[in-house]
Amino acid sequence: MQIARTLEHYWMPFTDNARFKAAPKLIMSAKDMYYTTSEGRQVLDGLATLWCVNAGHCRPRIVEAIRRQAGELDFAASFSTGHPRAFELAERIAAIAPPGLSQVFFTNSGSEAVDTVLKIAIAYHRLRGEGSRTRFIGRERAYHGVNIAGLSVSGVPANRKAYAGTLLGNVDHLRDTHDLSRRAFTRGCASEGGPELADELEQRIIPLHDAANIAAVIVEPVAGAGGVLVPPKGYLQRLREICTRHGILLVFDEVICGFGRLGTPFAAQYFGVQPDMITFAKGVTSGSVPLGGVIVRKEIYDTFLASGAGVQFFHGYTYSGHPLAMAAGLGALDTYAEEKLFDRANELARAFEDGIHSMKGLPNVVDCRNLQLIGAIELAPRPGAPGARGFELFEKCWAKGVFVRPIGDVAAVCPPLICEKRHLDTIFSTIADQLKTIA
Ligand code: PXG
Ligand code: PLP
Repeated sequence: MQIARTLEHYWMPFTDNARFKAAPKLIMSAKDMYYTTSEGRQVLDGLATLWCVNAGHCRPRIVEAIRRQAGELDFAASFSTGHPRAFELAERIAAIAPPGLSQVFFTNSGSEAVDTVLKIAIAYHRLRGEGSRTRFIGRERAYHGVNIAGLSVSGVPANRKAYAGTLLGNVDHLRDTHDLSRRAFTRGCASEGGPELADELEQRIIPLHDAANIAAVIVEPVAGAGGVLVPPKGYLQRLREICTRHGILLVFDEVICGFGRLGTPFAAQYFGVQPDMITFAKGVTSGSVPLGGVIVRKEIYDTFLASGAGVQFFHGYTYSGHPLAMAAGLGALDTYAEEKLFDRANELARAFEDGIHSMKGLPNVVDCRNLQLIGAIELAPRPGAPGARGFELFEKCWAKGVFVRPIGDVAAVCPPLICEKRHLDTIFSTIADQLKTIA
């Protein structure tokens, strides 16, 4: 395969472009757990690429579904026309969603899903005569995509700082769920402090703004791109109770947690907590075609429908329900079901946890954390150069044939669900060896 003639013109997202172009890491093909690079090296994918490829790379069911669809119906829109695959995929997603969450709105990405869910929340309250409910509550260290509304409820300072004057004003943030000083090296969910942490919503945020002005609370059940933050036991349950008590919608952003990462279709089922809406993306097509969406409680959809004849929700993307994405989603769900891949996170949880926590005691490691098949190793920042150690670990592991993602000085691990114990062993032994080389 020919390598690009010049790297000059592509403005790469979330990337130090100059650094990449001076020493490119180019991926030419991928199969199952591995990339093949432009040097012909195999690199083990320890992050399901970007927390997406839950079924592994280039899986036959998915590839074939996309291929067939491309030759049969390239594009039909969903604005007052339709095509069967979109209805079929919506039905299949509703079938694995928590009970009552039955209506599916499609977008092309997680960022669009988040902006969509926030708009649904506002419009829903307005239709019910509670138009004062316009405020959103996000959380520190949250990642909810990069569009202006999603960024407004996010809590990653680097992503926000250039836009401080542009972000939505009607937003407040809960504290994040991580406490490095008290909870470093916790296995799974911490057993204490969860409900008390959630009580901040009722004790500080609601009194400040008044519940009648709050539309929705949005949280990632396990925060991903903010550094893999696992909530303490009882935290999400308590958030649910408080939201219910005050008529506030609870949104779970499951762009990373959804589609088997925690051993259940959605994190809502793993935690046994019922949100009002779920955003999803990434794993829905196992990363093969861009797709995102929102799953909504039936009663919310019914409220829109009851508003009368004519368009009930003035919102949608040209490519909402795109046939290739629908076909890819169906192929992914078939693969997950046939290979029972959602069970893999349960089966591998113990080995994964042991692997993550085997990093304790290695140079600079200040925390190891995990839940099911998502985890992270946090390094102390090098004085005056935050993020440098994390990036060095990423580059050294890449050179040794393992891909893990640096989030500042946190190394995230989130392998495809098809991974086996031997892949975990390679990932963790490579990380351990490289940690020993980093000053
Ligand atoms: N919500 C959550 C919880 C996400 O993890 C999005 C929304 C946005 O999805 P799109 O498809 O618009 O990217 C995400 C995406 C990282 C990283 O730094 C994580 C994501 C995206 C890009 C980088 O690890 N998560
Ligand atoms: N900009 C212009 C000029 C458009 O016509 C459209 C869609 O018709 C958009 C932006 C939005 O594009 P999309 O629907 O793909 O999000």
